Amino acid sequence: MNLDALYPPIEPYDDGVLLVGDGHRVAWEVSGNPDGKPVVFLHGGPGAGTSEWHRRFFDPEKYRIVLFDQRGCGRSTPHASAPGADLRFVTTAHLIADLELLRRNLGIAKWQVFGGSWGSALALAYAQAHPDAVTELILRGIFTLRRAELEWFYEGGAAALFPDLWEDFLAPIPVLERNRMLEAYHRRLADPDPAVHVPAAVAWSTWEASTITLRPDAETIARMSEPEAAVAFARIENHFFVNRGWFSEGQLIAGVEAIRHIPAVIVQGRYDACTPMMTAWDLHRAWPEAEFVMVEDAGHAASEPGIQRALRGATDRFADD
Ligand code: STX
Repeated sequence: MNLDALYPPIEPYDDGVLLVGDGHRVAWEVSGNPDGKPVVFLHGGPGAGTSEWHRRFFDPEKYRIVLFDQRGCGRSTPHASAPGADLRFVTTAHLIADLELLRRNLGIAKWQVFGGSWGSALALAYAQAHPDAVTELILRGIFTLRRAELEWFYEGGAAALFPDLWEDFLAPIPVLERNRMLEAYHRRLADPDPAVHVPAAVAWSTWEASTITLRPDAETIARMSEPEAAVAFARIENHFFVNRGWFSEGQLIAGVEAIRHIPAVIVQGRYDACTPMMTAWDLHRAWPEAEFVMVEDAGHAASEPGIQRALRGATDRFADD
């Protein structure tokens, strides 16, 4: 991964674990300027966790940069890869409540919310629930969990672009169950036997890892197919998607009415095969006041060079507001 368009690597000046209830502990960290403009980074998946390089989208002289791992993944516990993982208390509503608890515990009145992919869905849901807590929104690779979006990526749409990789995604699922892949994977990912859930999780995560960059990226594929990370990622994603994020169809785009006064930037890669541009376009049409930045030579991932530049441009423009 070439991250040259971003700020240099930095270390956190503070970190901790927030007891959010239901036995869950959410790992958080803060880097940059302690007196700077607060921003919270919402990672993707859901279930992908944060990485050190996610700090680098923000000018460390100007921003107080908050990263956290959403329930069940990254350094948060209990980890969704654990044998008896219980995801009953891992829902969109819980993640929104965790954001509010974290914000108040850090003594932050309002913060910028920066999220890509699932992070864009969570950012929209959070802002629509708590518009007064949000100074700006920076959204990338727009994903709103509508039926057509989930069917595109998990029920055969994107197979038109990647018929070779799609065969590997189908492989763990018997032919008779392939008409409902989300449900078929759900059963296997919940199976307590690692001989069942690990290969399913690796196939699930490899499908996504292989299709999110414009060209295949060996580092992304290796990181996401590592078994422990893959099991947490696949279980959490699949759990959210069989439940459609607990959103009604079109909820996040209709909900723009509640947030259209908030300054926002929408960044979208033209060749995003995971969350295709139709959703970003629908959001742009519903929210013309938000700046729309389409990157002509990029896929889905935040690490794509054109996406890095567009996102850094957006955080730089808001840094002094
Ligand atoms: N998942 C979309 C999403 O949020 C369907 C996502 N896709 N890839 C990622 O997140 C990572 C690059 C963060 C793994």
